[in-house]
Amino acid sequence: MTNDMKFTRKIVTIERFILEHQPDYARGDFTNLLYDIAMAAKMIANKTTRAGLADILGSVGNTNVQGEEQQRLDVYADKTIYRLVDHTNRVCVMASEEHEDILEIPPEFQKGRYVLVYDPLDGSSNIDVNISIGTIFGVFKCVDWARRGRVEDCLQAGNQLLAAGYVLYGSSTMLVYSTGQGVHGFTLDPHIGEFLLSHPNIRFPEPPQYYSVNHGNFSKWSGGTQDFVRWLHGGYGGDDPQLSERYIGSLVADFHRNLLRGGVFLYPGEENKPEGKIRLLYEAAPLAFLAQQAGGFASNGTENVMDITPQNLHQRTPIIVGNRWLVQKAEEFIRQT
Ligand code: P6P
Repeated sequence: MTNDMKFTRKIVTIERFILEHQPDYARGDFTNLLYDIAMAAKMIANKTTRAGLADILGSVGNTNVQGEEQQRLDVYADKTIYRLVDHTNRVCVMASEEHEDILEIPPEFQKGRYVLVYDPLDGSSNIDVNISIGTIFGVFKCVDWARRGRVEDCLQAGNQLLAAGYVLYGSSTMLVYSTGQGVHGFTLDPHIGEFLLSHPNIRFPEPPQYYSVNHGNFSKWSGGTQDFVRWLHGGYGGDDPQLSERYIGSLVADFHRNLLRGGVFLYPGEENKPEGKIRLLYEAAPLAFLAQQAGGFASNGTENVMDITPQNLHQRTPIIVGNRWLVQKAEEFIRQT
């Protein structure tokens, strides 16, 4: 980029972008809810960059609903998002990976029209080894606004999402979101505390470069999944896509790299865990929404992740997500067996 180009590129803050691109139906509430999420991201980012110093490493000694040891940063991220949103009259109910049940809006506050579901800090087992981690979120409309928020307001399929996104706390902090008008990425300038538009209209590029899967589970997968991964390795007749493997073990980081460089992430079901590991409501569905908006696709192996209605808040699902033709190739192998 030549010098003068650098100075001609527009400077667009996320606040201005959200305002200028808010969907027709959105009024202040929807736009302000997205602001709140951006604010939470800044506060969590501030903590993650100092995690090693601020004595918030290590666990708080209790476990969350997933039976995973809660890291201090997990708890901080969860509380930050809840406390930024609960009193704003924008949501009727929330659901978080860190809580067994729905997060009701305190009775002293008015309920809002939207539902916020989120994984406050996915990949938290990577915090102590300084690997990128992420927040994932989805926004629905309340199903029955006449009543106080209920679990039914949360148990909606991804095809009902109004917005979804993630924050990646990596070498820089990025917020990537969509309200159904394409996928847009913003990078945090920590000196001014602003998310600035850095990746407008993100699309899965062709040809793809990477595939991401935990090969340690190979023997537990179905034959179809094994055949797909063998194809990825170039094991069948030479029409394989020549991808390199990259697997960080942090969903947001793996998804983000594949979104920018093209590729496929899969966390398949296993013999004793047919539902896989990734959570449907606040991990798979929001990422499937983004993938679809970026020209990609997400499947559980046989159907579009966006079409699966969760039966409970923490339901898991197998997921294959990335460039559409790669995901459809996986479905082909899985259908054959
Ligand atoms: P495995 C992190 O715990 C996580 O939920 C995702 O971020 C990540 O993609 C996956 O689990 C990694 O799981 O079994 O490969 O370590």
